[in-house]
Amino acid sequence: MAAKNVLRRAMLYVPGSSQRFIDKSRLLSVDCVAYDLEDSVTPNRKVEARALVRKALDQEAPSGVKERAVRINSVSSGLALADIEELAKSKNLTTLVVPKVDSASDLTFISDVLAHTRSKEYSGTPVGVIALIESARSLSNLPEICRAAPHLLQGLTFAAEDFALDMSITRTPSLSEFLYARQVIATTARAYNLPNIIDLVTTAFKSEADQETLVRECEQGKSMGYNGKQCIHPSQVDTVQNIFSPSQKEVEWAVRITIAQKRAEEQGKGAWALDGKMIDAPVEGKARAIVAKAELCGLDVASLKDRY
Ligand code: 1VU
Repeated sequence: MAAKNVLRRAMLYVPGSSQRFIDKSRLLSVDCVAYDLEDSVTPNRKVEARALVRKALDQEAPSGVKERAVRINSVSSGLALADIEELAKSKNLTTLVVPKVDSASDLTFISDVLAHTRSKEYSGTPVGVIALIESARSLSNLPEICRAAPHLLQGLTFAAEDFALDMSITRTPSLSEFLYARQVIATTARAYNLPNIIDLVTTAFKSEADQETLVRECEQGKSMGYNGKQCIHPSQVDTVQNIFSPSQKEVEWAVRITIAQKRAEEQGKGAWALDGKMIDAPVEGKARAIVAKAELCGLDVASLKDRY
């Protein structure tokens, strides 16, 4: 498995045909920018966008951006081959976001093209793939998709707008029409041990009410097992990254559990109590996962460990 533990709480799309947006993205503090060659780029600017994105990748990494991924065009568009041929020349290509992955063959195609185009001198730098799940067909083929290229696949992403189009349904504020799709994607990604499960875009971004919607949708996605979210505007990034990090309260609870658990184990207790609640193996496991995630997010866990 390619399953690297990469933090992708916010994945910000940056239209690849806009030098202004690319320049702006270099000033941001964000886990992942995804330079977009797909929907935000009109057909007559695809070639230009490919060149701009290649140039952006070749530049020195900006200090606040942890990862620069590229969303290529879908395999069915006929443009993916040319996209990868150009991008594979860059030593800094690490991650492809592949849209409209409908079946296993989409990922075997990407795998074959990478194998043939990636320069030998860069073959030590493996390229990871995040697959966008956007259609009914894609949902029904999820296990095969997850098994198709385990050496590449690092995550699944739910694309609500295309899914709504495919299903002939309309997005509503409750998002209840996406419940099944979101749950199946999160569950299947966990079943195949994929580290990144990235939720739908909140399309409104300007007003205070839009920020409230963003918070609500982040919390809903997190409660379903998602650990990241697609963003379309810089104003969404901090909120998304905060919500997809463990809160101070969660980290304190988790640190207390991991410390108390050691004492309980010494006393031969598999089940014990803290603050009037039973703690046993799954709760301890959850606490350890929160501590590991907090450390990955760069939160100060060490001083809490000293305190307890
Ligand atoms: O004032 P400055 O120029 O310094 O900065 C502006 C603007 O350039 C910048 N900005 C961005 N920078 C990088 N990446 C972005 N995505 C981005 N969006 C904005 O932020 C400053 C404020 O911008 P603004 O509020 O004036 O916003 P605009 O009207 O300029 O742009 C709004 C849109 C929605 C057009 C823009 O944010 C955008 O293009 N977002 C990405 C769209 C996209 O990639 N769509 C496809 C992926 S989403 C999908 O497929 C599922 C629905």
